[in-house]
Amino acid sequence: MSQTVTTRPFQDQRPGTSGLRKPVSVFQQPHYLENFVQALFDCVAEDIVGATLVLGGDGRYHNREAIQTILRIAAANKVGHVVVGRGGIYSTPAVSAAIRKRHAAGGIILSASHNPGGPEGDFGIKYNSRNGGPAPESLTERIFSRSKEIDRYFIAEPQHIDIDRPGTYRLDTLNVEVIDPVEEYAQLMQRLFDFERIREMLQEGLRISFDAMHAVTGPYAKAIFEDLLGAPRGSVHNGIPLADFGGGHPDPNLTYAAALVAQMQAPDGPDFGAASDGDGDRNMILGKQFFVTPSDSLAVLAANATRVPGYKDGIVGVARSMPTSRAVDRVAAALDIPCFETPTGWKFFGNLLDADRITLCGEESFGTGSNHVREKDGLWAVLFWLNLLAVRKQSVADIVREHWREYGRDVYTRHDYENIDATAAHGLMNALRDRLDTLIGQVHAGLSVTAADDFAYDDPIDGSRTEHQGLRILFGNEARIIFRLSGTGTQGATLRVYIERQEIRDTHIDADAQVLLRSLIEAADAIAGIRKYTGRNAPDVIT
Ligand code: VG1
Ligand code: CO
Repeated sequence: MSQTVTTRPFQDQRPGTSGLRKPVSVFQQPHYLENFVQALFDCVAEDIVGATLVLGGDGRYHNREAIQTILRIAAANKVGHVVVGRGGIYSTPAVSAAIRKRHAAGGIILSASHNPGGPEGDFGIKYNSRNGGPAPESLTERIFSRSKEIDRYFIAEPQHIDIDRPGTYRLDTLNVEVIDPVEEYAQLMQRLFDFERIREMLQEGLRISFDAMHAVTGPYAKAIFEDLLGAPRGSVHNGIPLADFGGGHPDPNLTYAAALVAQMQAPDGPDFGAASDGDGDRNMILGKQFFVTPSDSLAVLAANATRVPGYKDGIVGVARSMPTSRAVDRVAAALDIPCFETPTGWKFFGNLLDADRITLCGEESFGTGSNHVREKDGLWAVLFWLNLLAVRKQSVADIVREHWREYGRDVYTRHDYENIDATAAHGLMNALRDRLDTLIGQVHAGLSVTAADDFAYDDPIDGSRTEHQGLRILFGNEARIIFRLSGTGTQGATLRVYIERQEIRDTHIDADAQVLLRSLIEAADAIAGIRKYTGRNAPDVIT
């Protein structure tokens, strides 16, 4: 039995870079989650009646309650079948894989990814379409419009489904199938990578350390690295998903994964280190006393793709988000394949992947992936690197340095100013946007500005146009400074400043990025007035 509940719309349910993210307390308001899910179902009604959906989340606080609610709304909206990850735990890439494998109509992912969790933290919800990828902007905008006028939702009577026990359940006419999602995902990975060879390398003594940050990848990482590949027990750290991520910030970068970074810095530390984020789509790759910039990681994987089984026949093209460094562009040029530049957010890669124009893609924000799913995939990137180490029998640092010598190095850094005043942040961006034309010809850090624009993207597949995706200051092919406001934060605004410069001098190729980029970092402040607008003297996070 289901009922129709009268409701009043909320005006703030616009999805950002990756789904709707709000503090838990906002999601706990009566009708808030229900309204959004009904708005979504209203927009995709034709697809979902009688069809299959995949449902799960990163295990953060409110995940379990939200799953029970969504199951009841799905039943009342006549969804046929919902596949739920055991305990409500389902990594973002595993959901993407499951949608594709089962030819499901779509999936709902409950995650605020790298944002902190717990009662005081954030919650999030995101819809993925039939191709397994994040809903395109055309759909998220329709959901937003619908959410602003919604006046009712449909929901089945309260019934508790035991999501901790794999099996099949019935909720009115809805079939609920609770599965262990790890096995299916591990099988996909074994089709792409040479597990035998990685296992041998680990047996020969290569030491790895993986930090799951008490987020979703723990069970996957233990199954893959410890059980299947034979890494010693304890190679996976913080492997139990917790509702508050153990109080940490599940963001795999040099600041928030400090314990892993310290372990890798030690002279007797492991040979290879990696971490992933709340929902398992990000990755950070470390060698012994060496950090691989995500932009470089993408370029290295592209240059070495034919060395791993899943890509042995070559790659057809690559794509990177606009603020990602141009390292991969050079690899694409050498391979004579196209390289696309898209706005920030994985949803922009979907069309290119579906149309088979690209095989690999990535973002500077610790995201790398391929056409095996339609999301970025943290463990996939880690396995790709392990496969490379096993084939090349070199250290992480040597592989990257050799890459730099061959292609040149794109020295790169991103400075984040978190939770700054929203008015000040928009003030900075608006003032800079207005002055873009006047910057051309100016000299900063010894380089002259050759172009300055507000990045817009014309999707080559569906012709859609997306504007205002970041302010770019270009210094020929030599350097870039980019300013962008985050679309995933939930408090104030976050300003991201992306700075890169090509370095071809052999003598400098190994030097620290912050040192090599010092004059451009100062130029960024001179151009945009970061200190003046934000009142901050230094960024909160440097990667
Ligand atoms: C950030 C990153 C972006 C990424 C997005 C979602 O967005 O910059 O590259 O796609 O997070 O990642 P923003 O708008 O805050 O810069 V995740 O791991 O949330 O799924
Ligand atoms: Co994520």
